Amino acid sequence: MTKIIKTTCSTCGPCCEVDAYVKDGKLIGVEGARNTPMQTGGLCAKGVAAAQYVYNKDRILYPMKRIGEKGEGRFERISWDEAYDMIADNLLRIRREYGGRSAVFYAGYSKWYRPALLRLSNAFGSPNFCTESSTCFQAAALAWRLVYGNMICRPDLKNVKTLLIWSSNLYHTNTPMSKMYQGLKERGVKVIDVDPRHTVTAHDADIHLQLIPGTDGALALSMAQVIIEEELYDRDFVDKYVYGFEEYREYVQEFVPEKAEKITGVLADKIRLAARTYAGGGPAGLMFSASPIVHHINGVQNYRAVFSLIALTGNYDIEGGNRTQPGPASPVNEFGKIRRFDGEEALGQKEFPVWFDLSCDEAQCINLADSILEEKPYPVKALFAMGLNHRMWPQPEYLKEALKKLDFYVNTEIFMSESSYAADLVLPACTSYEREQVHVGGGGRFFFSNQAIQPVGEGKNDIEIIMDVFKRMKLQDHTLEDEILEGGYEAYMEHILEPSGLTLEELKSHPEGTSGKNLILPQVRTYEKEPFHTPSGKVEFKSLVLERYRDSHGYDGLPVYRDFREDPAVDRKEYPLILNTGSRKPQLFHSRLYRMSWLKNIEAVPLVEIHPEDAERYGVKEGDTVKVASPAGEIQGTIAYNIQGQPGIVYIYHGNAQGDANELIGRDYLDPISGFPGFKGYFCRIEKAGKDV
Ligand SMILES: Nc1nc2c(c(=O)[nH]1)N[C@H]1C(S)=C(S)[C@@H](COP(=O)(O)OP(=O)(O)OC[C@H]3O[C@@H](n4cnc5c(=O)[nH]c(N)nc54)[C@H](O)[C@@H]3O)O[C@H]1N2
Ligand SMILES: Nc1nc2c(c(=O)[nH]1)N[C@H]1C(S)=C(S)[C@@H](COP(=O)(O)OP(=O)(O)OC[C@H]3O[C@@H](n4cnc5c(=O)[nH]c(N)nc54)[C@H](O)[C@@H]3O)O[C@H]1N2
Ligand code: SF4
Ligand SMILES: [Mo]
Repeated sequence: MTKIIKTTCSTCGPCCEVDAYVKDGKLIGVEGARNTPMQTGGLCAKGVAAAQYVYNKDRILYPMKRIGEKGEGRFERISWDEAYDMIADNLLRIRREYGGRSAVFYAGYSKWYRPALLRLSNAFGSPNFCTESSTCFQAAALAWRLVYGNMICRPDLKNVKTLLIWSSNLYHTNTPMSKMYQGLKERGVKVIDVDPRHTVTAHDADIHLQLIPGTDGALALSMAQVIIEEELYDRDFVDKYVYGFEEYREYVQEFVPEKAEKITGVLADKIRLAARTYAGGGPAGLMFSASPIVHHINGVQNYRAVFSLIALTGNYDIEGGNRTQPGPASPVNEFGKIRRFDGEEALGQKEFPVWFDLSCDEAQCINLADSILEEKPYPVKALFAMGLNHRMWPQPEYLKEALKKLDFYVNTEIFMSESSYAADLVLPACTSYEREQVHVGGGGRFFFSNQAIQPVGEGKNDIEIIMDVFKRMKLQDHTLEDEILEGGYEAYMEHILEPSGLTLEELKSHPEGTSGKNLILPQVRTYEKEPFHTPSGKVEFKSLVLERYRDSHGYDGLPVYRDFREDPAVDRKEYPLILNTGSRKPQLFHSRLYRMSWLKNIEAVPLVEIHPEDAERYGVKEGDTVKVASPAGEIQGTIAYNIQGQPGIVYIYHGNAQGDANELIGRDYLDPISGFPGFKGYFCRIEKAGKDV
C-alpha cells in the first residue's frame, strides 16, 4: 500500500513542504504539498529527484573509520559506540594539550542543526564555531549592519509599488518564492533588475540594468548622485537620521551617470531612469541576495552603497519599503539566540575585526587551511565538521591537503565525498525524509515535518549526533555543561517552540501548519522610538566602525568604490576575460547534486559559458573542450554560448569534481572587510584544450 506522508524536502535551502509517497517503507515519489502558503503542488527539478538523493549510491550507511592513508578514501564500518568514544577521547585529549580553541566546529550548507553545533562548541570552550556563512550571506548582513546597525530588513512585498531587485534570480534559486514575482507583475509593481545577465527575472522587469559584474558600487553611487542632484531624496529623513550625509554627497558627485556608464557598461540615461523610478515611484522595496554582490573584493562597500539608497529615498522602515518587521512573526528559541563563546581570539578575528565587532556569532574560517598548516594564529588540531565540502573554498585542493595535517578530523555527511577522505571518522547523517523536524516558517507560521521513511543504513539526524557526542564527552569531563544538549531531540523541538506558546503535540495535530500563539506584530518607523544601533545612533553613510580601522586595515568610512579590474597584481593582457563563477542553475546545488543522474547530465563536465563574440575572438565554438586559465590555476570545460550575458565575461558553475571553478579563484583574493572571496569577479583566458595554457 502507498502512504502519503507530509514532510519536507531539504535537498537545497528553502525546505519545501512536500507529500512523500511511500510504498513498503520506500520513498517512491514526491509532490509539492497543496494548500500551504508557499506550495501549490509544484516542485523544482531537484526536489522531484528526491529518491535519487535518498537512495544514492554515495550514501554513507554506517559510521566509518579510516583504514587507509589520509586522503586515500579507505574506510571500514564501526559501531556508533566506538565512533562516539573515538570522538570524545580525541577531542578531549586535544583540548588538554592545546586548549579548547584548537578545535574547530564547522557546519556546511544545511542550516537546521547549527544552533546545536554552536552549543557543542560553546560547551567545549572553543571560540571557533564557523559555517558556510564564511562565504555566504554574512557579508551582506555585515554591510547592512554597518549602515543600519540591525538585522537586514526585507522588502515589504505586499505593499511595494516599485521593487529594485539587486541581483537575485529566484526563479532559479528559490522556486517557491519565485511565484511572488508573478503576483507583483499582476499588481502593476514596477520592477528594476540589476543583473549582468538577461535572466528570467530580468526578462520580466520594466528596467534591466545589465552591468559588468562587480561594478555595483559605482552604479549605486551614480543612482545616488542623480537622486541628490534632482532633489529626489528624502531631506527630512536624511537631516534627522543620517550620519555623514555631507561627505557622502560630496563623494557621490564624481559618479555622474556618464562616468558610471564607462565603469558599469549601463547607459547613463538608463541609470537616470532607474534612479528616478526608485526614488519617485515609492514606496519602493529593495530585494537583496545573500551572495553575488559580496562575492567581490569590494563587496561589502558595494553593498553599503546599494543599501544606502534605502535611507536616502526615505524607504527605510515604512510600509512598502524595507521593514524591520513587515509581517507577523513568532518568537522562537535557538535561532539567533545563542551567543558564541568569545573568551579567546577566534579564527579570522585579527584579519576581519569588523565581522566580530558587529557581534557575528561565528568565526570567519576562510583561511582555515592556513590556520592548520601554518598554525596561524595558533595551532588548529581538531575539526568536528558536519557537511564540510572543501570545494566551497577558493583553491580547494589546498584545503584538501591541509585537512590531512589535522590531528583529528571527523565529518558527518549524507554522502561520501572527497572532502572526507582525510577524515579519521565519517558519520552518516540522514535526510529530511528520515527525520522529524519543527519548521519555523514566515509570518509566524510553524509546521511539523514527519519522518517519511526509516533512516537509510544507520544514519542519524545531526542534532541527535551532536547530543550523543556531548553526552559521551561529559562522561569523561563532568564540567561540560549544556542543559539543552542533555535533553533528547523531542525536548529540543519543544524548546524551539516554547516562546511561541505552541506545544509539539499541538503542532503535530495541525498537518497544514499553524500560527504561533504569541506573535510579534508588524511595525514601522521603529527609529522614532529608539536610536539606530550604530556608534552614532543614526544611519551611517559614513561608518564609524570602519573608520576605527582606517590606519590598521585601510578601511574607508564612506562606501568607496574600488574597481577590481584595476588590480595591479594581474596582467590583463594575459587574462583578458572576467570570470564569474557560481551564478546559480536550477538543476545544481553547489557540489552536492552532481551525483544525481537526472540532474547532472545537463552539465557532466563544467560548462564554460561565453558570448558568441568571444568564441569568435578566441577561436573556439560551442561544444569545444577548452582550458580555462587564471592566475590561480586551470581547469578544462566545454564551451556553451551564453547570450544572456555580455562579451568579455565567462560564467562557470562551481563544485564540479570534473573541473572545479574554484581552482581558478585565488585563495588570497578576498574582500578585506568580510574575508569573502572574489568568486564573481576574477580574471581568466580560454584556449582550445591541447594547447599549452
Ligand atoms: N538551484 C540552486 N538554488 C540555489 C543555490 C544553488 O546552488 N542552486 N544556492 C543557494 C545559495 S547558497 C544562495 S547564496 C542563493 C543565491 O541566490 P541568488 O543571489 O538569487 O543567485 P545567483 O544566481 O547566485 O545570483 C543572482 C543573480 O546575480 C547575478 N550576478 C552575478 N554576479 C553579479 C554581480 O557582480 N552583480 C550583480 N548585480 N549581479 C550579479 C547573476 O547573473 C544571477 O542572475 O541561492 C540559493 N539557491
Ligand atoms: N565559485 C563559487 N564558490 C562558491 C559560491 C559561488 O557562488 N561561487 N557560493 C558560495 C556559497 S553562497 C555557498 S552557500 C557555499 C556552499 O556551501 P557548501 O557547504 O559547500 O555546499 P554543498 O556543496 O551543498 O556542501 C554541503 C555538504 O553538506 C552535505 N549535507 C547536506 N545536508 C546535510 C545535512 O543535513 N547534514 C549533514 N551533516 N550534511 C549535509 C552535502 O552532502 C554536501 O556535501 O559555496 C560557496 N562557494
Ligand atoms: S527548492 Fe526544490 S530542492 Fe529546494 S527544498 Fe524546495 S523542492 Fe527541495
Ligand atoms: Mo549561499
